[in-house]
Amino acid sequence: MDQAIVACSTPPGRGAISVVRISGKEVKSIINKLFSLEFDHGTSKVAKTSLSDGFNEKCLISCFEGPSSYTGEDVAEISCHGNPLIVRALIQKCIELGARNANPGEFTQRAFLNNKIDLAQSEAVIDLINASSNAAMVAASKSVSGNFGENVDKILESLRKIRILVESSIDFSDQDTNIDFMQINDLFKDFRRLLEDFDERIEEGIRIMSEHRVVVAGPPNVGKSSIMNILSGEEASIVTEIKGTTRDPIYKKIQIKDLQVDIYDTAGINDETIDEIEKLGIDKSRSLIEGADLVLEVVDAENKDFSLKKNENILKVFNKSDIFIPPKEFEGVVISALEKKNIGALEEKIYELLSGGGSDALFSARERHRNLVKKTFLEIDSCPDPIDMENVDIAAEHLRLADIFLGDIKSPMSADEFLGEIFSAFCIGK
Ligand SMILES: Nc1nc2c(ncn2[C@@H]2O[C@H](COP(=O)(O)OP(=O)(O)O)[C@@H](O)[C@H]2O)c(=O)[nH]1
Ligand SMILES: [Mg+2]
Repeated sequence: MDQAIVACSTPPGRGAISVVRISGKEVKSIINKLFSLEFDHGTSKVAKTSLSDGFNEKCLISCFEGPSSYTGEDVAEISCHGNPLIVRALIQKCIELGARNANPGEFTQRAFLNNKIDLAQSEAVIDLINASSNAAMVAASKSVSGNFGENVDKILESLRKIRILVESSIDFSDQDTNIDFMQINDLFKDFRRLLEDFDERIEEGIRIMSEHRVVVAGPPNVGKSSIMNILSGEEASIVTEIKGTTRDPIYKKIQIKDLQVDIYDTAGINDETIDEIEKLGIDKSRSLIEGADLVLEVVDAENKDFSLKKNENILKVFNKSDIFIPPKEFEGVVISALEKKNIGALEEKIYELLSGGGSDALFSARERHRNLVKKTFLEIDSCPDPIDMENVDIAAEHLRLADIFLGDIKSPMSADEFLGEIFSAFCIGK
């Protein structure tokens, strides 16, 4: 693990600056040879290095001596001009001086292996990078600072209290000790309640981190593509008066307040079409509608009775209000894409429906955590109820397994392969 690793930690491409990061045993000597500079913890220094014939690059070098660094090893962050050629040359120099290319997530993996952070915190680092709303950033940063782990500890502590009593009742069963099974069963109920509460929190932690997919759907020619273009602020989709213009779904990332939204324009639903290509487009529309977090069901006066027959995650939009009046009973947002009328209200409603009116997430979470909690539930639900002298050894075994599953959330006992899988979801340089 000691060999230094190197990678560019900023996104690829050109920009004002890029940051190359190195971590490991050879960092001090690499910095020394590259910049004729003493590696000095907690300092940032400007120095030049020769990257190619006649080309000297001026860099800012920040030094963090292990264990007081992100990875727990010696780390240097070298800021250079944001040109991929400079970045490549700098990385090449580091490799010549003893480093190797870092794998995705390897800096964070080293932080984990050096006990700087637990596994749940490592996962939260990815969550923080990927967060697509303010609430998600808040939740992920709480997890990075250990809120999630503290919750796991609290539950584990409660489980271990029961385990100590249960195990000692087995060890001392032949002696005349007073085992209070009433206390064990009460503690067991408290533990279950804690776990239920944690499970709900995990659910919210997963929900807050999920991406938001909005699909614009409805019959042909009602103005779906026009709405897509207004919401994305670009001419993303072709708009014509010809039915069946949009075939393949068009996708854009848009920002509504603090929320990042993936929006899809789709082919109009037209069950009467005999055009084979249009039919394929409609199939794609239907599957996107299925997987959407929110569907904008767009209609106009000529299609006012159209319905996708979907009850959940639907926002009805009546378009072309510049030339038509919506039916009295219409429940939804009334807009005119052509005249850009009421678009603010449409965005407001999309935001409200997607953000669910805010979040009280205590931390960010993911499926891996939910699955481990599920397995824990299976064990504790297999425990005899109530636990007594006759069945206490069966209870002990289930509680032992529950302990393993819960413990796996923060520090899995399993193999490198599994860790590799988790860290490979990172970007290179993190
Ligand atoms: N009057 C009026 N026409 C519109 C409005 N929105 C779209 N259109 C027109 O309706 C036609 C179909 O629009 P388009 O966005 O391609 O609809 P799509 O087939 O549902 O994607 C085009 O001629 C648009 O100019 C609107 O708000 N008012
Ligand atoms: Mg269209």
